[in-house]
Amino acid sequence: MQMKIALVGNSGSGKTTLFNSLTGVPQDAGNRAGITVERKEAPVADDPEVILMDLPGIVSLAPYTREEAAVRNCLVQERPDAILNVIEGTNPEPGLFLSTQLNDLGVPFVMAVGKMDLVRKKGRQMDLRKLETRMHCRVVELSARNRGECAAAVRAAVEAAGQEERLQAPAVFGENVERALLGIGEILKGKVPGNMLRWYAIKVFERDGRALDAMGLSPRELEEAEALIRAVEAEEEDDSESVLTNQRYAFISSVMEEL
Ligand SMILES: Nc1nc2c(ncn2[C@@H]2O[C@H](COP(=O)(O)OP(=O)(O)O)[C@@H](O)[C@H]2O)c(=O)[nH]1
Ligand SMILES: [Mg+2]
Repeated sequence: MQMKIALVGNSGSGKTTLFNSLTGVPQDAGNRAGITVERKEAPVADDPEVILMDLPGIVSLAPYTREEAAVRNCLVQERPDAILNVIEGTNPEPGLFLSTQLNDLGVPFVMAVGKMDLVRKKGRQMDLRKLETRMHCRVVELSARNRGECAAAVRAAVEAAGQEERLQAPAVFGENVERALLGIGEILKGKVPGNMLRWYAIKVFERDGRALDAMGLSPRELEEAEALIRAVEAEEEDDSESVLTNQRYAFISSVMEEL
């Protein structure tokens, strides 16, 4: 059965190195390491049923830049069977912001902590099991220059694919936000794909214009959602989008303290 695995992460984390190594695409046909401008797809040479997608590096799924919009559209509309999220082991913190957003998509999700050869060379230790516990997903080590480790990372993503029922979002947001998201989710039931309920509830909570336009909620439903959002905004004394961003950063710092 054919299966699609999307490589997602910050620029320079090692996605293209992994992609080129496993697909064996000629250098001029693939993205060049260091500058990914386009989305590329190719089968894994040793396992042609697995299609890898190499995507431009991004820092967030907010559709503010062309690359972010392209990656977000690809993930939301095409829904790969799994996401392999590559973060830099040498500097994991910036990558984790995106990881918390990728988790919201409800797509089976595996994290690969990359550049581990450099981490090991520096004699640094990282507790990847802690990262698994906090992020609620499988975490593998990766040196993208080591073909065997690349293959193992993709295998982990293939194993995670098709296990949607085992997905559970990590505890990133506070209780008041989660309560509002559940309420918004009730309003959205039947209007969006069931496996993307959380993603769309978050978009409504953020008042994301594009997502709202696409959902076509009635004025009454919009008003119900607004009441839930405004209650959290009053409690947190901040706008809803900033509330989510701040809570993501607070979650990441607490994860970093444990790594
Ligand atoms: N030492 C080391 N360098 C890596 C590793 N992965 C990627 N690189 C280097 O980091 C740079 C960016 O890698 P690239 O694959 O283009 O990252 P991308 O932006 O995520 O596609 C390149 O110069 C790679 O050779 C790794 O695991 N170890
Ligand atoms: Mg690249």
